[in-house]
Formats: sequence, structure tokens, C-alpha cells
Amino acid sequence: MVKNLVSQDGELYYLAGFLAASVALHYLERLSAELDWQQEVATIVGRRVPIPRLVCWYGDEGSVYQYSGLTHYPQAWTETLLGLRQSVESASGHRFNSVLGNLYRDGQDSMGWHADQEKVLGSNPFIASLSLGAERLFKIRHNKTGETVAINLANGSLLLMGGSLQHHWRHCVPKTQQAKSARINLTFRKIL
Ligand SMILES: O=C(O)CCC(=O)C(=O)O
Ligand SMILES: [Mn+2]
Repeated sequence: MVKNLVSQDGELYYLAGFLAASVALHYLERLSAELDWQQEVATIVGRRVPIPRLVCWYGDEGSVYQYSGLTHYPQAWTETLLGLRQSVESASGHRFNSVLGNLYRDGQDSMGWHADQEKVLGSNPFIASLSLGAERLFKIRHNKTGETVAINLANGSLLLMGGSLQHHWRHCVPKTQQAKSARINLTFRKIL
């Protein structure tokens, strides 16, 4: 049984070596070329700021997703993504109808503190997050106690978030001088 990495208020599991390193790097190359990576622009206090990573959104028709004022209409699944979804579903025992892709071009790309708590995900979403390429630090902090857990997300690893985690904890992928190369993260989700 895999150990829950948070002491309270949710579930967080880390599976290192979910994919073999060589297989994961192969997917990194393939998805870098194959997916429709977009530079999105967010409006923050009236100013338009490019978000510090590239993103893409794939899923079943109708799995429309909104966050930070941006609406994502999914593109149709590719064969590669369907294969990965199958593996992630078997390992996690959960079904997913969409995937958000994040491409961190190097250590200067990042994701700020947030929780995945959009209404369309339902109250206690189960999210499976696959890492390909450069290792990056993932931090998660409890909203009340400030308890922080840090995990190096290795190439080929799978991180699972569930239970009430998104109500009580925020997570981020900070900038770093260490990572010089690219990382793709795929977060498989279920839009209700
Ligand atoms: O890149 C990661 O590991 C985290 C991605 C994430 O938190 C998200 O897409 O909501
Ligand atoms: Mn997230």
C-alpha cells in the first residue's frame, strides 16, 4: 500500500517510476511535438500577463473547463494521450474525461500557489498528475497549519491527489535555477 504523504485533510500519493525513465523521455519528445501548446495570457489587476508555461487541454467533447477567467474547450484525444490515460486509470482505479497539459520549458517556467477547486471538478476531485522530463519541486502547504510537504517530481512519476485535499491545501511548482530542460506535466481530471 502506498503511503499518504499528508498528515490530515486529504490524500496525496506519490508513485516514483510509474513509467520507466526511457519510456517517459520518449513521451516527453512525442508530446512536445504532437500537442497543441498555447501561450495563454491572464489578466491580473487589469494588466495582461503571459502565464509562465505553455498549456493545452484535451478531453471528451463537452468537458469544458474554466479557471483564472480563461475558458478551455478540449481538443479531441490523441492516440498517445488515450494510451497514457489507460495506464493512469488502471494504476489509480479512477476514470478521467479530460487532461490539462503543462509544458515548463525550463526552470523559469512555474505554477503559483493554488488549489484545484473549480466547481466543475466536484467537491472532492481525484486528480492524477504525470511528470515527464526535468525533475521539478512540488510544494503543498496546509491552509491553516502551514505544514508543508515538498516532493521532487521525478521523470516518469505519478502523483495522486484526492479526498478533501483541495479544500485544505494549496500546491505550486516554483521557479528554479536547477532545471535547465523541459518538463511536461499531464493532470488527468474528471469534469462533471
Ligand atoms: O506541474 C505540476 O506538477 C502541477 C500542475 C498543477 O498543479 C495543475 O495543473 O493544476
Ligand atoms: Mn494543481
